[in-house]
Amino acid sequence: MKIVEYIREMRIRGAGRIARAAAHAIKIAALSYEGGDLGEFVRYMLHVGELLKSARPTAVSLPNAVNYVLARLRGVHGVDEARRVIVDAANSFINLSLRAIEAIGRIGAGLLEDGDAVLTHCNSSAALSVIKAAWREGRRLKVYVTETRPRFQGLISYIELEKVGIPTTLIPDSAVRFFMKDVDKVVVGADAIAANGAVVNKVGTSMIALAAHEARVRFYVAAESYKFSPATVLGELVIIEERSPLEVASPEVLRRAPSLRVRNPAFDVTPPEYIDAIITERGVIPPKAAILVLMEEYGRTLEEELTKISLDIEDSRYL
Ligand code: RUB
Repeated sequence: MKIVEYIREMRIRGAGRIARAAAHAIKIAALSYEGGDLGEFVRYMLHVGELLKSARPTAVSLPNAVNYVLARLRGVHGVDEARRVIVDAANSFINLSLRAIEAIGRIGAGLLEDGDAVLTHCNSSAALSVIKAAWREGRRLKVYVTETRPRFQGLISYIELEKVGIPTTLIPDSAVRFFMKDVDKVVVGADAIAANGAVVNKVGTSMIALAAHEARVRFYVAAESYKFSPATVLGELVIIEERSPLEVASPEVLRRAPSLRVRNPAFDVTPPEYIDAIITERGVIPPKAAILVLMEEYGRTLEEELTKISLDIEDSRYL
């Protein structure tokens, strides 16, 4: 499956784009299935879903998108119906994702004021939607984008901002604290948000949050509600992807220094204490309200899980 490779190699990247690409991939798989056996079709769809989920481990938008689409297979009666519900669900996920990013822009724009200097990290559609919406509303902003080593996604942000005419300065990641005195607000995206309000985003985000906290600069996270992680309600940790050492050191360097160890985590965790607010398509919430978004989004499923656990605990008393 080409899309799985594209996600793994980061030709398709960013949590929202990955999620939409996964929904699209399931749709293509459903449309190209030629057999007539419902059981086989369902097994094939689940297999495609697992492949997609394994492409990158951190962005929870990926399993959330896959589950959103595949959950519609419950109670279908034949391959034709199954194919139709998959296609409809994939289209509806893609639409709701694009609409959410637009709504986040509209809602978040209200947090930026005329003359603000805004710092953003990496390349987040949701964060840029906020900045671009405020600019369209007539606020004169200037933006600092970090390089975002080792993959330099800051350049993608620069190109997007430059297209709409927003004055943008590219800075090394290590210069964030140096420039923080000139920054009014930080806006970043998210790959996953835990039930306690901790935000997982591109590595370096937590250091930016620390520097913002020290300088009393507001720190906002822009994220669609499918970036909230249901598994974290039950205490599961978000897996932090570690990528190849070759993104950090060239083959030449690695050959010449065979004892050199290289670590390359792609994401880090920013605790809720360093986040002023999370901008979602449903409104601006304090990070501690993440659990409410999760209950609203996955309420019934979560309740089922929690009941199962409490039953297990009760049962174990009689063992
Ligand atoms: C991208 C990244 C982005 C989030 C949010 O990391 O950390 O900030 O995914 O992006 P990578 P969006 O480049 O490794 O995928 O708001 O576009 O979903």
